[in-house]
Amino acid sequence: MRLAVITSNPGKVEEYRAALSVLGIEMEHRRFPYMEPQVDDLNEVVRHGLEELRSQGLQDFIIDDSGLFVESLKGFPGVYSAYALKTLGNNGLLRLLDGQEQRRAEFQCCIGCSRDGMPDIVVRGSCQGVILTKEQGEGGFGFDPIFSPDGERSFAQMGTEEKNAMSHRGRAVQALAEALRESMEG
Ligand code: ITT
Repeated sequence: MRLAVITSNPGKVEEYRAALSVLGIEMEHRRFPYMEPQVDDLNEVVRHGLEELRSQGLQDFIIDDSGLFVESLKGFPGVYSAYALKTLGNNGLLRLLDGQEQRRAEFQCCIGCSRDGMPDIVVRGSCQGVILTKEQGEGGFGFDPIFSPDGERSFAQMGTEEKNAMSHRGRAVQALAEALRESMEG
């Protein structure tokens, strides 16, 4: 099976390749802009994206909408994560949490998959952790240097496979793989 990953973010594609190639699914990276409505639910963004891209003639693709939800900031940046990263950056987010002891946060990922003639698959994954007090590590992308699932090592200090084993995207991809397997068997 071959699926296009429609995203502007090459870091996501690397994680998809690492997780899905073992299942014999080939991933192809494509950039194809689509409207992301400003709603407070990742699923809704993904459902909307699937419809829009299909109406433009795309077939056999996945899209991914993710966000970082910080508890003491009442879930901010959440669905505004891409904008917050562009404007505030990791250091701006760290400054918002200056002196804050309660640093719990959750990463969420919602994946939508559209295949020709098949019902859409929409799955989610999440990962609990904390916002560190400074950036740690050089790997990964986005918020990886400031997010840690265990309060010690950041995602940016892990390899792709180690991150996938516990991350929001890794968990959503496992759910996707399961749903694809079921639909192929059924
Ligand atoms: P798309 O084209 O796929 O939308 P994007 O980078 O804008 O790419 P999202 O809106 O899903 O993706 O992500 C919101 C922000 O959260 C964005 O700045 C990402 O870099 C960041 N992000 C998403 N997943 C992440 C992860 O696993 N680790 C660190 N940051 C992540």
